[in-house]
Amino acid sequence: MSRTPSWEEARHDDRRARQWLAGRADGRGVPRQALLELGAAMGALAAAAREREPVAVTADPVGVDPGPAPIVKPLPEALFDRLDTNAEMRWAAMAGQGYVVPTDRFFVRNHTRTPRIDPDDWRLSLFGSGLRGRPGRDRPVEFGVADLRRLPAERITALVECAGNGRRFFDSQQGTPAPGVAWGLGGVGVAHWTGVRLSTVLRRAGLTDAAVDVQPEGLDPEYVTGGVNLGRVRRPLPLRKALDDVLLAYAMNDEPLPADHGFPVRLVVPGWIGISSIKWVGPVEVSAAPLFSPWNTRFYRMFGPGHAAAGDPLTAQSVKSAFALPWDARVPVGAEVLLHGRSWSGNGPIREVRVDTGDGWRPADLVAADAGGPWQRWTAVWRPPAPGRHHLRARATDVTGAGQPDRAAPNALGYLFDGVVRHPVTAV
Ligand SMILES: Nc1nc2c(c(=O)[nH]1)N[C@H]1C(S)=C(S)[C@@H](COP(=O)(O)O)O[C@H]1N2
Ligand SMILES: [Mo]
Repeated sequence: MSRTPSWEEARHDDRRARQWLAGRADGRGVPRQALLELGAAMGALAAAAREREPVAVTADPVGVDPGPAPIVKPLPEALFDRLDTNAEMRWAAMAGQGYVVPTDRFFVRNHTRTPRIDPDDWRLSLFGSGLRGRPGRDRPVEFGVADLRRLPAERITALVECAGNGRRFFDSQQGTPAPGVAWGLGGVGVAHWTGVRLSTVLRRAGLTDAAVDVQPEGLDPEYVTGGVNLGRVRRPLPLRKALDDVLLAYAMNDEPLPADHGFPVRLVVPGWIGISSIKWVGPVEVSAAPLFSPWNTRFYRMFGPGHAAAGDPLTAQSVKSAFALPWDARVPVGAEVLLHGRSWSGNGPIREVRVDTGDGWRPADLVAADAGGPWQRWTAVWRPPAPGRHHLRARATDVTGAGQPDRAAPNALGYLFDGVVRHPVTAV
């Protein structure tokens, strides 16, 4: 799997931001009111700092039957922690598991709710100024599920992680709370994904040299926040990434994609923040002009001290490590415990993992078979020396040399936590 250096994308996005600020943005598809809001958010650093990523979101008026639950699959307490419209995987649920996260425990991040889509009615609809003949939204180039299945299939193993994963620790460990879904470390998962390369579909749809951005749009309900309808969930991808390793997936862990994970078709954008991997994709704009949406201008940017006034773009995920243990696990004093965990990074494979159980950092044993993959399993032996509370810590370094600091640099919306997490256990 080839990887695009994220600084390249940062530069690309930077250019986009400047074009946007210069008023050259193509705002089609963004409701006027949302654009005004967006302009306000982009225009002033003060506004950015005050920006709040909302948690509870629903377009339903009060008193109206809310309809089906936001998530369709069962969410047993042993596997999930529910966070509003989302469900976080409990890391204890990965103890004894293989390389991938079984679908029944894969985390779910829904801005609103899982839509039920009839695959026979579903179409992938490509349109825009970056396609031959510049087809409009009303006269798109269409592909049905059967059309996609006839194209060359590819199976990849890739990690999907929410940019806000670990957000809770900005508060609990660092005293700098950030708004938004209070994820622990379970807003992440690795799965096998099967589908067709986005590049294959783009070329068949008549991609031209003029194209610069590709914006997939979800078919889930429009996202309403602070009384403003921001429209359907969508976020532009630079063409370079879209043509690189992005998949239009119709299967997850060798089964049809489940409703909650984007049935019938979703994007999988390896290494990049979860919002890039648009679920329930329908329309796809292919544009010769830069594209913007609230998901790349207002949310999913780094705002705050040390960041540009317009915010810094987010592309690749940061480095993290987790123990496959319950939070506040009980362990027997004096007995040998084999600790299991995993580390990962959006920049590429993990090179090294170290563990501290209270008496200094030492190397963890890496599972050799995982080398080069999207995450790395590891183990470490520990004999809890005394009854009472202990803290377990793990820190990883990836192939680019990026590691995990003791303290993550805070940002206004609490993205990309990469600090070392203190995992409490009690020896009895
Ligand atoms: N259409 C649509 N796509 C979406 C979302 C969404 O709410 N709607 N959430 C995004 C976010 S923020 C994340 S982290 C991933 C989560 O994928 P999963 O629910 O399959 O784990 O989906 C992304 N794709
Ligand atoms: Mo996310």
